[in-house]
Amino acid sequence: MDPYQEGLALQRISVRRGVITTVALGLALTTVPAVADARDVSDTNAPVKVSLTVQGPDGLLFKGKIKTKGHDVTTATGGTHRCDGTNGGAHPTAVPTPTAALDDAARKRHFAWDGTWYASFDDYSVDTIKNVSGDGVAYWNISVNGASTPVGGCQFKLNAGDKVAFTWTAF
Ligand code: B12
Repeated sequence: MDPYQEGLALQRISVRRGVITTVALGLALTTVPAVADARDVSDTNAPVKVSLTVQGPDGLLFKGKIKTKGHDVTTATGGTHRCDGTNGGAHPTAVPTPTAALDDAARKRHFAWDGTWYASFDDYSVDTIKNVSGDGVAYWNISVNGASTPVGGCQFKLNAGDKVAFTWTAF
């Protein structure tokens, strides 16, 4: 191989290496943000739109789509506390929650709700919505996408499109 051919061959190898390096770098650059994105998406407190239903003993008390995020709430009985999924250490950072969604609907549509604060759970028990309470025979059950939440309404994380229901449920 003459020096020219040898030079071309070396150039091709170095170009190929360059391509490989560029491809590898490209992959690395596209892979790292993808991982970061996944973490951001799961932990974000960006507002989400959910549908909210409040089903009382005598019919629907509220039904509508609500844009919501985790935030501090204030009730007459319980006072002001955070309600953003960090309650009880349930989530490391703030997220939207069912009780915060109820609070947003109440503020937007001008209806009242009340809840007792339990420091032991770092959460509210939602006792009254639109002046309807359990009266010792029922309670306000909280469900998301048809399943009763295993924790209180300030600890559960909501995702966009979730169906949140507060349902007056007899004991
Ligand atoms: C009985 C009971 C209820 C009864 C309480 C009323 C009654 N008639 O007794 C009812 C059916 C109302 C109830 C409801 C709920 N409950 Co409950 N309940 C219990 C249970 C089995 C015993 C509580 C008790 O009597 N303790 C003894 C008394 C002497 O102590 P106390 O502090 O005074 O008890 C009061 C509080 O526990 C409060 N309470 C009951 N449940 C809940 C839930 C939350 C989030 C809060 C803040 C307070 C609260 O009501 C009790 C009576 O006044 C516990 C399990 C347990 N081992 O503690 C679960 C328990 C407390 N409940 C739980 C849950 C998740 C709920 C609901 C959120 C379920 C739902 N998805 O709807 C709802 C509350 C919804 C709302 N409106 O905010 C979870 C709480 C977990 C958490 N980290 O948040 C527990 C620990 C069960 C579990 N999953 O392991 N509950």
